[in-house]
Amino acid sequence: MTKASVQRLTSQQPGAVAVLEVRGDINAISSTLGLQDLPVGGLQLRSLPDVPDVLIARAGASSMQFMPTGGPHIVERLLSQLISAGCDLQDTPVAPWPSSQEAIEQAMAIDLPNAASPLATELLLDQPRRWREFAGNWTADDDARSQRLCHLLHRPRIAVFGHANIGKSTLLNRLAGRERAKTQDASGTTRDYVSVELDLAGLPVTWLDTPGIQNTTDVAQQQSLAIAQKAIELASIRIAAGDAEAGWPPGHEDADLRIGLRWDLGEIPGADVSCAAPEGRGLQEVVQAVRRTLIHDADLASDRPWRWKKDLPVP
Ligand SMILES: Nc1nc2c(ncn2[C@@H]2O[C@H](COP(=O)(O)OP(=O)(O)OP(=O)(O)O)[C@@H](O)[C@H]2O)c(=O)[nH]1
Ligand SMILES: [Mg+2]
Repeated sequence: MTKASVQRLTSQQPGAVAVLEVRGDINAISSTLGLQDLPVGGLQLRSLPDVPDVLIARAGASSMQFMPTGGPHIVERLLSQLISAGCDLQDTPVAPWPSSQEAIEQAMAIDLPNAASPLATELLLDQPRRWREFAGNWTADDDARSQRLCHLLHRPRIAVFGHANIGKSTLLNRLAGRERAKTQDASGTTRDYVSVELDLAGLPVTWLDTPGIQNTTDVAQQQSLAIAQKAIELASIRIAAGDAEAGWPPGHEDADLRIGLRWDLGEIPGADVSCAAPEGRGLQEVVQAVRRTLIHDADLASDRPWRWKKDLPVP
């Protein structure tokens, strides 16, 4: 015979604390569980079999809340004890962040912990206000800006390609602040492409240092170049690297950015930015140029709403 019902008031996602509410014949459920009677408004900390430290609150004459730690296994064990004690499970799923006032606030609260960059936090927190106050027309430019800003949420992949022996791996090592890729005064030093997670002025990225483009009869080298080519095509942006001696690689016209390397040995015409990595000259400018290619300064300065995922409606 059903004496009461139990419902989760918190979402099924893991959290610090879960809340289960029991409604109905509280005295019968309490005595079956071996709990002492609690007056309305009373609180007690109890351990149940296999469920340590449950805060129990008597919210009303016919309601009581059980607050265990919010790990899914603990919650499942407590639920099964409450069901065995006579509670019917009312399992209407509770949306995450039920206290959110608006759909956009709820969406923001869900995505906030997953943001790859701290720069995203402030921007996301401001979205409920921006969406509420927005009275303009949503344009294709807004969608483009929104898409670029998503690099703050999902670490973008940056592929650097260029001729062999021009300093691509040296640049990566300088940006990473440690030896992540072999460097040598010889062509073909990098074989399989190297992927390193970097922080570019507050923007977390994955930097792909690829083997230098060269004609080779070495089958393993050819395979490494073919594998790297695929990674370059799939990257979020492609950076062409060149130097005054070797020039630009094939395909540099379509690159998102052109970096001139080994600047101390001469300047390559057509570079958006140049550096001499071993001495550090131009490195900060390279970092800023890459960041601005991914996210424009105007994107960060804009006060318009950010549609940070495709399943959000148009503001
Ligand atoms: N003068 C000068 N030498 C540099 C600079 N950057 C790198 N080098 C040297 O250039 C040589 C090649 O550097 P790497 O970083 O291995 O070149 P890479 O483009 O990765 O070469 P591959 O892996 O073969 O494609 C090394 O001897 C570096 O020390 C620079 O800014 N100036
Ligand atoms: Mg290299």
